[in-house]
Amino acid sequence: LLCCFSMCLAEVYVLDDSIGLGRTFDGIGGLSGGGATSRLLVNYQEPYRSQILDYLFKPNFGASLHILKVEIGGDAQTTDGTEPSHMHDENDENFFRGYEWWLMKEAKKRNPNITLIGLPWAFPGWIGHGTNRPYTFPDVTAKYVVSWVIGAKQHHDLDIDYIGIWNEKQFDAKYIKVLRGMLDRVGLVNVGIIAADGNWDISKALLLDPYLSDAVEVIGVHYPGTTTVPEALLTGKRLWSSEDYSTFNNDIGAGCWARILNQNYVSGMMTSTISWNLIASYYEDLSFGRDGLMTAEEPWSGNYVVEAPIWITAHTTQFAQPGWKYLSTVRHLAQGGSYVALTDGKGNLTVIIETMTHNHSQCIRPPLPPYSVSPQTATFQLKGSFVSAALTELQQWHSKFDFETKKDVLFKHTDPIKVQDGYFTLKLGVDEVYTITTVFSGQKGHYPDPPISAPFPKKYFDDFDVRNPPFSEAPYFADQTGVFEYFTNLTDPGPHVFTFRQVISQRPVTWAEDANQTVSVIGDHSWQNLTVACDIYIETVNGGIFLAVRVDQGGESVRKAMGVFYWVFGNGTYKVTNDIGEYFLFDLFINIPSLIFSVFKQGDHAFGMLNNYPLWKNVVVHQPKNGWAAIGTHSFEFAQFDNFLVNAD
Ligand code: 147
Repeated sequence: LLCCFSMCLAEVYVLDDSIGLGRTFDGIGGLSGGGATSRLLVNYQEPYRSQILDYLFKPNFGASLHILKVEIGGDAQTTDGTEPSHMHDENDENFFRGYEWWLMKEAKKRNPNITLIGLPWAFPGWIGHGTNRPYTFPDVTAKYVVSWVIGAKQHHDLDIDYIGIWNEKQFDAKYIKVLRGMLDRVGLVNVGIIAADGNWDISKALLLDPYLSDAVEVIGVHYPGTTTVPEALLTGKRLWSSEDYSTFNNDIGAGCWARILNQNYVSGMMTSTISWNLIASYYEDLSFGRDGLMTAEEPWSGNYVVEAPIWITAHTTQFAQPGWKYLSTVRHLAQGGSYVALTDGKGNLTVIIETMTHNHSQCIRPPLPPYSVSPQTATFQLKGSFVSAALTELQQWHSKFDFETKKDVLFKHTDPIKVQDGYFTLKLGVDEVYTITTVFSGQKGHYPDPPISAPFPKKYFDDFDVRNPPFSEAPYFADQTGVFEYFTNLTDPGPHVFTFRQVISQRPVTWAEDANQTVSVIGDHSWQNLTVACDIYIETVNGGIFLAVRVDQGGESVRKAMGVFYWVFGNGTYKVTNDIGEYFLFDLFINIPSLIFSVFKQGDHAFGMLNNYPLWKNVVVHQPKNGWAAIGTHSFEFAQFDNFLVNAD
């Protein structure tokens, strides 16, 4: 910065491709899962569902993502619910459960070049062989993961590009090598291994063990705070922020996202950043509500919100593609903020500038050290091939978060910027993003406004009578422990051929703290007074099921869920508890006839019926004051539900 007589000339930033380029850009992505974060998306009616998918994946339209990373379901709770495994049991294989297959196909339809990644959080119980770890028999676990990759191809024609180890848990060097070996043996040599989706520790292991290093293609780290460590750089591996963001998707969240998209490379040499999560499509009262690039949490109304992070993503994704290279001349700006510049090596140049202030760009983690940003003038000088190209103007896209007026500019195509004698100059404010580019194909995609927001319907009924369900889940049920699937009960003579069944019979290798009971929640968390009715079928002699109301929590705190839980057991007893854990008893009754049907109703007083017979009443409920409706079982056991009915006041 050149200053004379208290006047400062603008800092000059060089854009030069003749002095050696930086690393190869691997793309910007979104993460579906870890867990159940796209649960409600699948239940949107058309055309809204396709519109949402376009905002996420369609090139030159919205976020235009380069990468889709999904959870490999493990039947266990992984933040906002459980996702089903393709192998509930050792002899089971089914590649039509859940919604991740569907999501990957929808993403591929829009962008055939999208990179696909699979990562397990949890594993079905049999993988643990009596432990809560997947490493007891590395070859069994490797076979399980490889079968997911093969199934993706066989049943959905999806080519998986990368596979991970065990999300944010310990990695195991032996297992990583076994996994690599098995992938190679079945011909999946092009499937890369990302390790280890946690902290940077894997770097040291790679430096010490050349065989391990050979097995790993990418170091994936979570929430790196935009910095790296010397060991990681020493490995020579590609470095990715394979999970990041996880911030409420308002303007500050968008600021976080803008800052890390640039600075993960500028400060940390990371060539990919993946957002947890892709889309906030889970009940907002579960863990980390609305920590997605956009919000689609109301399939019953059709309402969705294209949040600011979508347009921040577009600033990069629409103007630089995987395979492009960063220039080596990227850096922080003199008065705060940063810029990156990328080229396709064929004459295209894209510069992305962000000036996010500290308090308007804090992410959920890690803590952000203080720094300051002030308005500044930045002059960029083109060198190398960009000079000989004799560019006269560049396309300009602009976003600005104005926290005073609340009037944001989001991804606006403004007048092209003039290049004079190889220089262009920008007056940068604070909390802004600019894309300056030779690329013309950028577009701010738009659909008519979706329907207005509306609460979950107060009256809701499902008889589960679906012959060929497109998804294994019934609409709006959000499993928090265990897995509930549509079921065809061929032995039933009468009205219960099509039911909804809990199918996990063994505690999984968990990632979070699943309850000892299984539970699926549905409805509106603000519900207070309601009736829930359901036909039930207890399949095991010592089993039991519950219906519940005012269930106050799920996600990672599902074990602590309170509510009013009405239990009936195969041995002919029933009880009413204030919690899912069955510690806080309202009342216990014994010796009732075996059961088919139960009704449940409560104000501040709750009562329960069985087969139209009033079984218990006048249970005084002090807390919780509100919550979801729920169904579930006493343990990991098979059980069926039918004709589920809610009637809320
Ligand atoms: C991550 C998980 O991988 C995601 O599934 C989701 O739960 C996300 C929510 O923010 O968090 O797990 C983390 C858990 C703890 C830390 C970082 C990530 N941590 O303490 O730094």
